[in-house]
Amino acid sequence: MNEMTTIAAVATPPGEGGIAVIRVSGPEAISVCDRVFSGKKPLAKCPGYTIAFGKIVHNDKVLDEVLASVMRSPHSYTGEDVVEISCHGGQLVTRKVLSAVLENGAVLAGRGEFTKRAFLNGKLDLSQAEAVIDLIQAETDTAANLSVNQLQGKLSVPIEDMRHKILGLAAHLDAMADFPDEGVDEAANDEIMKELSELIDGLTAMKNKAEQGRLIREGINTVIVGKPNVGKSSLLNALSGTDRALVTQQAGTTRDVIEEHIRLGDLRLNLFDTAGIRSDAEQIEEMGIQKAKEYVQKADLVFFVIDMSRPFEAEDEEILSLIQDKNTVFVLNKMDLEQKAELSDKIKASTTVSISAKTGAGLEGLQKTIEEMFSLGSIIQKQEETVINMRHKQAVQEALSALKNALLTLKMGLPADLLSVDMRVAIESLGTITGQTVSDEIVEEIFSRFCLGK
Ligand SMILES: Nc1nc2c(ncn2[C@@H]2O[C@H](COP(=O)(O)OP(=O)(O)OP(=O)(O)O)[C@@H](O)[C@H]2O)c(=O)[nH]1
Ligand SMILES: [Mg+2]
Repeated sequence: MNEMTTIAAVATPPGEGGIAVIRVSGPEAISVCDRVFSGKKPLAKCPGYTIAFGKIVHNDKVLDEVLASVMRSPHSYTGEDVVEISCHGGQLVTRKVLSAVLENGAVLAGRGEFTKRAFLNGKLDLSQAEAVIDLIQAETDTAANLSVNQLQGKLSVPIEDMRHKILGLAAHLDAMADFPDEGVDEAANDEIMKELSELIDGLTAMKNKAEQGRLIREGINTVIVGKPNVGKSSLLNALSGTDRALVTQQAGTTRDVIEEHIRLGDLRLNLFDTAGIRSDAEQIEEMGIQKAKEYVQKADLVFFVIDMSRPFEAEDEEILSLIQDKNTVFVLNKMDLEQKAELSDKIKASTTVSISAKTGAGLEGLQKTIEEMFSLGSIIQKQEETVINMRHKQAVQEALSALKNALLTLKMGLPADLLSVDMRVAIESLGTITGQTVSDEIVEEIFSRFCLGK
């Protein structure tokens, strides 16, 4: 990547709005903008953190009246000179102002390129940059809180702290390896083992929360299954507040999988409504049933819907065998009708929630039940938490195995120089979280998730 280019992009979403912002960043940001900006004085004369009123003039035509905010390096989001032009928020005028800037020396920014520059200029570390995109994409208060915490360094600080501790231990071990003749210093060994154990405990606690972080950020993949006509589609509609899925009295209404993303309090559920599972289905329905079974395999959570107004049947039993080892909520539906289903003791002892998808009664019970099932309550309530993502989890996992190896080696009384590889792996793995030691591919991949103009 050429660091010296000046980049520009529309930072606001496409469409009509009150204003739109064209962001320009790079060593030429101010001079590029001065070529199209006509105000009381040139932007080059404006101090940082000031806003100037003026016109955008291109090819002798006035395109718009705008406000230009000037931020000077290093006191800007990217760390470079930045100008943000706020123009009127029409699609056409925005595009014209951007074109004017591009024709005067800026190049179009790639996805996340502003934030990538912020990272490369040391304004943010990699986990903070990831927090920026997570915050933009957050759909629940909890997801947003987790991202803000991470943006403020609540992950980087402990990770860097641990990395420095391991660096210190590694240096100590290297020194011991350099003087093998001095024999084993038992006290020093004990101290190192103690510190390794503490690091292992800290990283294990972090790793154990990663899964919950995924569920909160990305949503809980939830598959609704049950025999035909029990009210699966009605449940999807009730939870989403839409008529997204067809509901009829006829068994076998749903054929294909219907997906709907919903919020349940502070939870995000990616709901999949499926075809009712039965054995004597015709061909198309059978294909739907196969799909339902595949979705169950990939799900985090299964809503097994049981129609309480009908007897519990062999078909229900068969579905039970499909979902054996899955996190399951038995959704006992049609509580508004006379209850005729006899449930086994096993189901009664499992997680059940009684509802009426028709009236909406009991739906609020689902939220608490799911929070408990995945131990999400404390993360949702505690605003202070930091929860790592799947990329961090892999790094933490690598660091953990290396440290465990190192501890074992020490316990076995083997020479200190055997530990140096493990220590280096641990240091480098943790460094990938903050971006101290990370490959270009990973950096590219992370920023490719960003939107244009960020
Ligand atoms: N009384 C009552 N009727 C319900 C309730 N939930 C669903 N129904 C009715 O049950 C019938 C079947 O509902 P659906 O939501 O289509 O059932 P389904 O499980 O999606 O059925 P398939 O897609 O055919 O497998 C419809 O007539 C619904 O109105 C409920 O809680 N109470
Ligand atoms: Mg249906």
